[in-house]
Amino acid sequence: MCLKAPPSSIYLTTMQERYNPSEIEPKWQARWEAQGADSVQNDPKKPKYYVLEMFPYPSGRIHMGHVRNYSIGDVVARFKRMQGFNVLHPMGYDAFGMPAENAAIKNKSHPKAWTLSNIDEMTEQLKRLGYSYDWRRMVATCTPAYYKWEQKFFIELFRKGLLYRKKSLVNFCETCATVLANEQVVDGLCWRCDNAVLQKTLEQWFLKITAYADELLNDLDSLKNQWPERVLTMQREWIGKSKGARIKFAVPELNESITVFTTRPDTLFGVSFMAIAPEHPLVEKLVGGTEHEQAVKAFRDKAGNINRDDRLTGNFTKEGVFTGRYAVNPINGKKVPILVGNYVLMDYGTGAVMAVPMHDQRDFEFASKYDIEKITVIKSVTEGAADPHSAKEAFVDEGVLINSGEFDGLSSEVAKDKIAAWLTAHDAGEAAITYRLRDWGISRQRYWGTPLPFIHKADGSVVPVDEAELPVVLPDDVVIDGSGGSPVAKSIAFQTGVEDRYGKGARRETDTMDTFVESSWYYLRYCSINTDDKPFDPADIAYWMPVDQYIGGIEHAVLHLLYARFFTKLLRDLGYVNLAEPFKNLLTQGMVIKDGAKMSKSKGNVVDPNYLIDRYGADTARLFCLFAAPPEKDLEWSDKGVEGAFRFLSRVWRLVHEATTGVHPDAALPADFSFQHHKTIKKVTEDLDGRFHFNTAIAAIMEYVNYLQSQASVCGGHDEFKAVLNTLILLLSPFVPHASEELWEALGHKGFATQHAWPSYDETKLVKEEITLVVQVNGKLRGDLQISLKASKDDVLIAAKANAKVQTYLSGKILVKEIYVPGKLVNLVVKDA
Ligand code: ANZ
Repeated sequence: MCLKAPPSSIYLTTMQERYNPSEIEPKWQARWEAQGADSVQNDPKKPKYYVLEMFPYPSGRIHMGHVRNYSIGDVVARFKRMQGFNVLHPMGYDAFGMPAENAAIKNKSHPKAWTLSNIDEMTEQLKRLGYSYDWRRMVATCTPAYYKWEQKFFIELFRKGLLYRKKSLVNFCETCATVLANEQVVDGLCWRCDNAVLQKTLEQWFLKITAYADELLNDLDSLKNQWPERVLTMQREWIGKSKGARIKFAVPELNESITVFTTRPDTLFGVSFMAIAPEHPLVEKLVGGTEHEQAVKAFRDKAGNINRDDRLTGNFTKEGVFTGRYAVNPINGKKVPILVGNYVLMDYGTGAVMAVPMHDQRDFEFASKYDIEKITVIKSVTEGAADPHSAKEAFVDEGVLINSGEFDGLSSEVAKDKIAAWLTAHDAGEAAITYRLRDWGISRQRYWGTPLPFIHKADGSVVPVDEAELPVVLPDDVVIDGSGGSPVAKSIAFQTGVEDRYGKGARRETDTMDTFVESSWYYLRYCSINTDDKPFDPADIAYWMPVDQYIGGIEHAVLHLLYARFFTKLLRDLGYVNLAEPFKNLLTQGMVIKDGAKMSKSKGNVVDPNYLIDRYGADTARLFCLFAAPPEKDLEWSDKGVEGAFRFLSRVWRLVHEATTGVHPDAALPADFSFQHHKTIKKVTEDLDGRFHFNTAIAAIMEYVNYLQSQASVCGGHDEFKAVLNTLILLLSPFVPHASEELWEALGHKGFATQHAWPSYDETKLVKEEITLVVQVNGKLRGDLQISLKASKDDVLIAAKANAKVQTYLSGKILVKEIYVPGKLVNLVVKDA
């Protein structure tokens, strides 16, 4: 027994007979808070563990998805703390964003007031759930104390050329006179006024994430087996590294050339046309003043209005129009027509493609539609060459080159390199790599966000504000009524004094930052307690980072999780941290579903956690979430499951009561008493440690409770029986901390159960003395046998034959063979006498 029972006289000094969470939960929350139970300090003498859950957007109320996410994190935090780690477990709010502006329009309130009051309400709810957060570290990203540092980072990034301005296409609603985020464009229409959304070219701010594409890709390897494979794959695809070649096609008539990017230089002899993006800079020169000019321009305007998302996903009819010009294929001198194609993206590769109908399905369909020549240049190793006249689709696999001059007979793989080398030698191209990843457009023409700390001078230049001026505080004197344009641009206070400081005609930048910026570094800010002279202390970062366990939804697989990785690398290169990856392990928890659908307001199937806490208590809410499904899987809501969790806690309550008030101090304990005890500790420890199999850990505890209950009436009151209850409570405490503290106190302890050492188990107690063997007669199961592990073969056979049940099948028969499989079975073969 690892824990000695306290003297019986102090048992149950305070314990009530009935489990009453509404009384005990606030009591323990107040005690934890009063004693700073969850406050931590950087302590180099202790091993650290940083567990983090993705912080919520302060929309008003906690929902069951949060309860699930945060309950998982809290069990990890409490378990690690009991294992002796110095645990950092913080919480905060991702507090900028559109919903605050929408609520402001709807309720005629100010986004700041709305957000801050939601933060108060949600903090109250999180405290009611008993999560062990160090609230002193709380971060609300909408406060100048937080975003000040972001503005400083941005000034430094601007100076390094990692933040820059560029003209780019944005969704624009003329009626509302505003730029829209992709999510605000619904079926090509403005979400607010239902008018058609146009694509407009505007100057925007970008972070140069593409400069980190290779590092972001390569470092994914270091996260293997620590992050879900699915997330790694999604990030790889998002970065989208493609190897191929850039090839220069001359346009002799204009003394120009057009460069294409292709992943298949081995198909170069099969090119039958070239397609360029409608926005390609050469379009003007190609058709200006020709008979094709009008048609091409009309086509460009039409293509420009295809929604950006559709353009990226290819969700539209692929069309093209001839420019009247021809390009020359450098490898064979062949002239091919140049088309403008709506499927060619200006911001991928070079904005121009060489089309190979026989080996690219899109080009195949295009060539069929416009009756363009198809040439087979790759033959399948198994099926030979396809006939261009009868082929129904392109052959897109690699194979062996044909119709390709000196390269005939080479495999695609070899030919790719050889053709790239030929191109380099003839100054017509070279091997090249492209990424799908685009630079991160971070400017928003919206109010509720971090102001970009820059000044537009009268001469058109853009400069950072003086650092001494930071933070550039978001102005309060705005009316958010949805009337269009950026609300910040209408603030008078915001521009006051700017000209005095930065010269006549100077204006502050009025764009704010994408809210994904704030969530890209909040985990660093938590490491220090709201420092005001620096974003965080390097010693704290060195001690706490990286986050050992990050927990959140799979919906953040790319954007947030990629941006946070990127930001860590940016801050490393600015000299703030000495770290390449922020999150060592990642757990993506499943959704909470009810009646077969994700629990959400729009589905009308929401269960309010407050209701659950009022009716059953926080411990039941937590236990239900943790028991009903493994963390990665979806959790199906069940009223019965919630009832079951509550009943289980009531049973534990009664068990402690019975076991401690029992009157059998001298009873003989059952033979497997110690075995059951150590078995349970081992199972729960292993399920929690790194595997996070909370549901099976709880199931093991439930089984143990059943076992103890079955013994309580015979050995209740026995010292050893009472002592194992200590362990039971400790095992339960990460899941249901309030009930555990109350029972722990009732068992006579001072101090918190949740701060006690995690119970250990003794392997030697887990070795069973006896095993059960199956006894068969002629291969049929006829009985079983409890026998010592040390029994010899002879002992086993004698005992098997002596078994009363088995005997009935042996009587009157002749025994012909005895088979013994150690540890498993005995089979007695008989025949009629
Ligand atoms: C000729 C070719 C022949 C191609 C063939 C494919 C197969 P990934 O792998 O996704 O990088 N492409 C290049 N730039 C483009 C752009 N701006 N807009 C639309 N398509 C573009 O795709 C690279 C391939 O996509 C390139 O290789 C090019 O078509 C097309 F048998 O070139 B390929």
